[in-house]
Amino acid sequence: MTTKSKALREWVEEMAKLCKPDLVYWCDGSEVERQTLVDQALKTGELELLNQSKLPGCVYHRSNANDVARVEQCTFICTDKKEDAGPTNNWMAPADAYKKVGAIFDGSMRGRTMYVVPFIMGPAKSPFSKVGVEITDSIYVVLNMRTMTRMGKIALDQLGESDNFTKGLHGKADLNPERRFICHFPQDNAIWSVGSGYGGNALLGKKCLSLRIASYLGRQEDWMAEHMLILGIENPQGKTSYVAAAFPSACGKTNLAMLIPPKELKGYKVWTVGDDIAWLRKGTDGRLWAVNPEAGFFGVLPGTSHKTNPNAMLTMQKNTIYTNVVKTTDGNVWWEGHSDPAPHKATDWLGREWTPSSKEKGAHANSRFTAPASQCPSISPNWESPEGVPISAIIFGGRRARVAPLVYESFSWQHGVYMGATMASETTAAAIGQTGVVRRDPMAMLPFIGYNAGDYFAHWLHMGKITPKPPRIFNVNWFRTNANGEFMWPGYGDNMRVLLWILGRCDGKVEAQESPIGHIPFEKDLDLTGLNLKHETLKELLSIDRASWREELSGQKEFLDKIGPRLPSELHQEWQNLTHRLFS
Ligand code: GTP
Ligand code: SPV
Ligand code: MN
Repeated sequence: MTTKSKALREWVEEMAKLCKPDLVYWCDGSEVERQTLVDQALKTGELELLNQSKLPGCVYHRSNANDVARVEQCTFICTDKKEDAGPTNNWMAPADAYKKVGAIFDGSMRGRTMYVVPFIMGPAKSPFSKVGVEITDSIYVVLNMRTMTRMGKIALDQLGESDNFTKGLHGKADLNPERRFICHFPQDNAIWSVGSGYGGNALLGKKCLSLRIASYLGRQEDWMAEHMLILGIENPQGKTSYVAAAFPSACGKTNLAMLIPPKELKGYKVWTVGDDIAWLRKGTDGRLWAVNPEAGFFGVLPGTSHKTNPNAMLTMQKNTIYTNVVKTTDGNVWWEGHSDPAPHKATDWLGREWTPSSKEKGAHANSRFTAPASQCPSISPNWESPEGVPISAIIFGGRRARVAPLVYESFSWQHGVYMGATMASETTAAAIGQTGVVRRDPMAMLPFIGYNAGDYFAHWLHMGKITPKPPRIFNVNWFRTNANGEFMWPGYGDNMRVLLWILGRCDGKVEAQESPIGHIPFEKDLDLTGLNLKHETLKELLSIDRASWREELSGQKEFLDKIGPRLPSELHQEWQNLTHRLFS
């Protein structure tokens, strides 16, 4: 494989000098290459083959036990000025980061092969797509990138002679958490990630490029990179409307994106465009248009079943990488919440013998599947459309046992930006650290904003101003619990009922009642046909408890104050407006 890009050749040479691999291999993305890499990884135990008659083309991977999720404390934005990374990011000066992390990379690929992985984020030939190149010493990473992006020759063809690509250097080194760094250099369009082989830390096209670097570029180029799913809802008349939804990690994006409507809502169909990332720009029609830059899904497994998400289950029947789940003696896979009964005897994600009576869970809470988006039964016919799909509504959502109602709508774009900026959610296993703790997670982007969060909020306000027909903005919460700690709302497919209310609002067909926090549904306007939901439960799901919202106000204020001088004054104003409404 050769590249016409002199800049790419020189950079790869330079990185090889640093990492000192035995061999440099350029990935072309072919099927022969895939087979060769899988065979090699099977020999070393990096991958295990699954039952090929039940799961054709599927392989199994166990990551290092200390390396199972994103590491926010080891993630850095390296800009010249600390203020440009802002108060929500870890910061290192670029020179210090290159020196410190460079010392770990130095010689780290001795005895290993350095794979050069060219990839495109976004559909090939789309003017909005971005080319990246990831250098890595992990076959697992190469195979994941192959599914998650348009990888190989196709990307070098798109790059041509250009020097315009994101330079991603990734190495496992010794997988020591003390020597683990995920550094972003937005000014150099570069990423250096070392010491982890897992998911968002190591697949540099995903969170590192498509959110952190892309959000930085989007601010300069008048577009947005967001942690959002994209889906289309086709109504019985055949008209499809699209929405984008930002929920924090492991809070339901994949599930909503692949939703199957309850049978009572006849004639509706949901089409999946993307499940994790959206790039949004103003279209020539004045609306906001969204593209999914990815080509695959890296989805959460626990809780995924034929009941909760049949489309995901069907997507991962073939050509799928399973990471950190239970492996059965006949080469099948299982996890907590799977539709099949637990296997009698199996190995857990750590490789230990496991039975249903084992004390610990068999699959890691952040175990995942990697599967091609094209295999999803609900994949939208427009999912690779170069200009994307027009967005009618933006939906924010989080995991809140209390306070946040099932759904409400903002009064305006500016108020919607405030809602997104101050949203909070309980932490999950997708990042290392304590789970179940409520924290502010603005626009579900707290770990992914590649620059100062105050500037990011200003960019949101700016996008609303330059977009003549911006989407309406909503907030949802599927995770309210009752006194027994049980979810009050059935969730999953039944979330369609909330989506229909949202579309009704967008089409101007449904009235709403004004509350201090926004517009909430009249009970009669939620189609609950066939749903066995007690009236008191619905009432509570839609209620706004002033006392808890007044408490919420102080949490929001504390967060806004933390953002500091670059917080747009409009958001202070919105806080005051909300305070006024809650006390009047
Ligand atoms: P990332 O890939 O980490 O960005 O996550 P995601 O937002 O795509 O989350 P995902 O859809 O994979 O859901 C994470 C967990 O939440 C899974 O265990 C789901 O089963 C569960 N979940 C998703 N939707 C619902 C819902 O409507 N109600 C309830 N109770 N749980 C849900
Ligand atoms: C998330 O954590 O939001 C994910 C998984 O989608 S990872 O690729 O690890 O970021
Ligand atoms: Mn995600």
